[in-house]
Amino acid sequence: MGDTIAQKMLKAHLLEGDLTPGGDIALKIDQTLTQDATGTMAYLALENIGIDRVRTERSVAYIDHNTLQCGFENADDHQYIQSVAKKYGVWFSRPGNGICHQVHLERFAKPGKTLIGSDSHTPTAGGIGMLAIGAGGMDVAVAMGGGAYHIPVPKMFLVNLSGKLSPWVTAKDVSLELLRILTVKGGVGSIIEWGGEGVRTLTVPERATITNMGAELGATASIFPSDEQTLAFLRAQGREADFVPLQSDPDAVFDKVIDIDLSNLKPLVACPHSPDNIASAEEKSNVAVSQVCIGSCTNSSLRDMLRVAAILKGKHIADSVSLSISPGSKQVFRMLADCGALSDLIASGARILECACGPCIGMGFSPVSGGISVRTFNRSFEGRSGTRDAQVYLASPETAAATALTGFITDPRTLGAYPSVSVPETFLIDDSALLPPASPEEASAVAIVRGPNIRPFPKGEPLPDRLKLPVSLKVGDNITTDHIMPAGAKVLPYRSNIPQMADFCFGVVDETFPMRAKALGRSCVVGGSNYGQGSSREHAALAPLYLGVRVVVAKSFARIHAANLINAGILPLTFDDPNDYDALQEGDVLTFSNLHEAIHQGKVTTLLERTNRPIALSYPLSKRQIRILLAGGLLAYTKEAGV
Ligand code: MIC
Ligand code: SF4
Repeated sequence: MGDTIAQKMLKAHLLEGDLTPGGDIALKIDQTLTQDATGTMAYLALENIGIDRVRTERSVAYIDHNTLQCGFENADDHQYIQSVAKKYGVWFSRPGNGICHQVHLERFAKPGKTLIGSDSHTPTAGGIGMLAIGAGGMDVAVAMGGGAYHIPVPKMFLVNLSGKLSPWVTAKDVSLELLRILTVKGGVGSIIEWGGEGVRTLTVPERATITNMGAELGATASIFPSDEQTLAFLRAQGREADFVPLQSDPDAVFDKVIDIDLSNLKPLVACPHSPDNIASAEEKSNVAVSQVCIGSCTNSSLRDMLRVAAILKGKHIADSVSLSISPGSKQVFRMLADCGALSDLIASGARILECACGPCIGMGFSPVSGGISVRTFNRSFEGRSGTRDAQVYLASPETAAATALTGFITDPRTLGAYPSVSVPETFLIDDSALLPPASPEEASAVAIVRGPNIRPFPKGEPLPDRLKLPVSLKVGDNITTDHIMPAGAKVLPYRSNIPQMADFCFGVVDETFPMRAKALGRSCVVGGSNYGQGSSREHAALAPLYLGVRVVVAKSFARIHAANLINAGILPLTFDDPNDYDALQEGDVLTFSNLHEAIHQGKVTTLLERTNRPIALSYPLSKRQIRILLAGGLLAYTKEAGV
């Protein structure tokens, strides 16, 4: 039996375990990335680990999420990250250099290598044939320290592409089609490989749009073969030497195969508030729109921007629409400027934003009250735009540009002939905003600069053997980390200040939660299925930890969030019978006894005090995860056991 691409890469990086389903594997990590919003915590963790220099082949710290520096808080965060990166051997990508995933793809990603990043869209680099996985900041810190990255053995999915995209139909529509088929839970626990004849028709930036949105399926990673397209992209970036060919064996076996004929696809949109709520652009053509945003790590490549510029050239956006455009990187921005396309964008009435995440994480450009915004981004969760009652649709750059022109969701095929754009064969290489770290000899003299907003890492406590916990909150299905720990302009300044940030915890769901949880002391949260989907932010575990949450009981968990809970020292448990979810209400008291023995068995019974009824719960913890919980979290465990 042959191997899939991912199996080949897992085997080549395996430090512990084997690929038997149900087990846990430890992987050697070649590269890491962090961004500013999760980076401060990751580097505080790295400082705690007790090594003096990273042990990866390449680690990069990007500043891209909260670049506006509205107050001293984020400016201080950036300065801290710059100093700690310099000292510890990490490359530093300055604010303005671009969105981490776009810049990493352009300058550092390599086929055949492993990457973990403290951002859930790290799998973007799978577009170049890299095994790239999103993780919590503490896991990234351990990997920077030379430690392994642990994941459950993933299932192997294949998306078999045939045909060729029609004019006006794009890689984004391929992502949305797969979301329609699999839903936001459909990829959990899997690595999605893209194969078939149709793959050859997709360029690396298009592939990266697709692997990026594997995160919305809950997949561990998504990966394309490394082929002539990969070589052409690397050559254009002056990195031909990084090319290695990669493909799965003809007799590789997949757990699931999904066929998509590219020729049959049409322009799609994801309707509010979930990326899997799919309709055709045509069906939604009576929806009036007040805002359009083009950019984000999903759709900000030069190809995307040139296409948008060609659509908008010589035209003007509708009076009712406000249009923002954020190029993905300095490279894209400069090339747009050099070829004149930037001028076409500006002339059309677009507002050009910095090369950063910006509106995608609610940093500015919030829609008007009850407004409808069409975005080329990957997430449309309620409240994420910064306007609680806004309605966000996700669409391709082509659909977004057409919509900006008309003021209504517009199937771009109605615009007539597809403008032809040519992407240059070589890109403009300007790495001046990528600062190298200090040499090992100079590193000891580098001082770490810590502003007053940078507070120490919150400490977990070893999991007690017995816990009596009131339910401080009960929530429904598909709760995202944006519900648990919102981002946006108000909250992002406190990413390195958990006590302050915790006051916003679950704010989208119930603003009274932080006060109630604090008053209760220790408590537990009850969730539905796919609890914690979305981002990798470990703040969605650290803030509840700070507020006293010790256990989360849910119907099922998203992978990164479950790992973050354990790393924080919070026990995740799932209902054996999902109907037991209905038996619990806020204020109930749950007693957990003999927890130490029970977690070794993977079976926990809790007693619901109100009805005196036992409820069966479980969670498959690896031996290492049990040790992490008993130590009081990953940092405490790493101090005891080393990386
Ligand atoms: C996101 O897209 O949700 C984010 C913001 O990039 C997060 C990281 C964060 O919360 O800082 C992610 O995807 O992991
Ligand atoms: Fe940034 Fe948005 Fe991409 Fe997250 S999804 S990394 S916020 S651009």
